[in-house]
Amino acid sequence: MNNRFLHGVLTALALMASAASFGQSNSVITIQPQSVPNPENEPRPVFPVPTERQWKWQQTEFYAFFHYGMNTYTGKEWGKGDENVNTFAPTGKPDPKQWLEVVKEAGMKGGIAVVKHHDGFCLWPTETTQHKSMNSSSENAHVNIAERFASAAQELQMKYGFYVSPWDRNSGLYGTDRYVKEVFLKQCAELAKYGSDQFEMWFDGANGGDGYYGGQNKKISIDRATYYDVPNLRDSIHKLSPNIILWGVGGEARWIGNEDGWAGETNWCNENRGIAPESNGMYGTENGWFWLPGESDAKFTDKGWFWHPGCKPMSAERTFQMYLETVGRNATLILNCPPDKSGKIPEDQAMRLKEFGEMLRSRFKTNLAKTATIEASSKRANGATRSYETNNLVDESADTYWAAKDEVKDVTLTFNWNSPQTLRYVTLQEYVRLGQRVKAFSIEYSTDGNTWKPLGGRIKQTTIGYKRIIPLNGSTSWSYGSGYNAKALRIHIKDAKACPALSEIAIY
Ligand code: FUL
Ligand code: CA
Repeated sequence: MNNRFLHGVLTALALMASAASFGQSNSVITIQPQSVPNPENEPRPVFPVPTERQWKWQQTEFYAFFHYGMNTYTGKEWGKGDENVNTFAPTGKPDPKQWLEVVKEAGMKGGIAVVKHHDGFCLWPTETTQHKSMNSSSENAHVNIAERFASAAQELQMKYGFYVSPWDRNSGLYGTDRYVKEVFLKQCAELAKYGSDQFEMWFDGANGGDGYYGGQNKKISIDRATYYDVPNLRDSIHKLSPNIILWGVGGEARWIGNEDGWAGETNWCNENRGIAPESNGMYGTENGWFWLPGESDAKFTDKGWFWHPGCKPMSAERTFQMYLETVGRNATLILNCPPDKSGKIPEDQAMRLKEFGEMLRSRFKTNLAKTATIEASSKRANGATRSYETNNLVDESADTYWAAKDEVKDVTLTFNWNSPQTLRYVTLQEYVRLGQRVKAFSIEYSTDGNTWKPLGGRIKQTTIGYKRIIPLNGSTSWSYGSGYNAKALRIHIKDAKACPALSEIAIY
């Protein structure tokens, strides 16, 4: 697909190289436009573009975090690493399959299980440490959580991965090279072996500080940019599990910059990796050179990441708002649903997740874009096997797309119905494999097909990216109003880095 561009780049590099070999030249080099065959008439990509694994990862959209471990039994959020292993004593058999079933009801496509937090306590059989569930005297503790979690996800056809804390407050080797080689990297490799189809591995940013450290009880600081040998780790993990996105430092997806479940309305997947990626977490960087999409990590319960007595889940309406402000703003949402002391997700969370799932399905039930006739103000000629017609916008395939002609950056898409429809939400998706392109758009509706009024209130209609959801009443917190009665809806893309390419549009 990108051959044409690649060829251009190579030609330009060759020209630069030959210019350089002429030494200090005042000579002007003219680069001739290349006419490379493009039988599919595909639009030229706007770089950067996602890697194959980033592209798959973005499609996961909404998934769970499961914080469970020693802290569930001590009531702490950050265990020091000096806990007695017998304190980990589940009151029932931990059941990762139940965790996943419960979040599936909420519309989540997968989950990440915390199998080692900062206390270093591991929930799978490993020889890298003695601080592990298998050493607890409780019989219920002897469940291989990593293995059960992976096999349950495969059975339920959900995506899965693990959170393994690089910071280890138990290990006497922490801070040395031996810790990285003999403990941390080994643990990652062990976990990668629980399935070559994992989608993400999570390394959090909290690193170094005081801890037990094998009885040393001191403070150890490391340089988190270099200590864990991330580039090497990344390459080795990809050999075992090619679709794993490494999260965090040196990774392939970025922290959204807050733990409150929101992304910027303007949100680019582009970033300048290497220069503190998190600093621009919420918004990305319009002309950043690296594809680094945002992930928003947030809590479903109100007392921390782990389960604590008396903790309560958020309301379905608040969860919906969070969904609109993350998934609906070009970020993924990883929502933490903590299992309790029995090793299962408690009933109150399970019921609320079900309620939310029903809300999501009913609000996004009938895609009215499918019954509209769609008119585009720019028609791109079809390629040998690819078409760029508007029906690609409603075929539920992420691989087909509508695109305007080259150089057209101001374009409208009008949806007309035979009879008036009630509209509340519009979902837009760019075909981001060609890069994130759109910079400004607006949405308008018409009751008669002649006069147009704006929709979306004060919501910034700037970037789209992988997915954007606009509540038409302009409110993310009270988005389900009485709706707008319309005979037509118009999406006006006003500015883009290059001709827009959209894979899907839905109207509810
Ligand atoms: C943070 C950790 O310190 C928290 O305990 C939690 O795991 C969160 C998701 O990441 O960096
Ligand atoms: Ca499509």
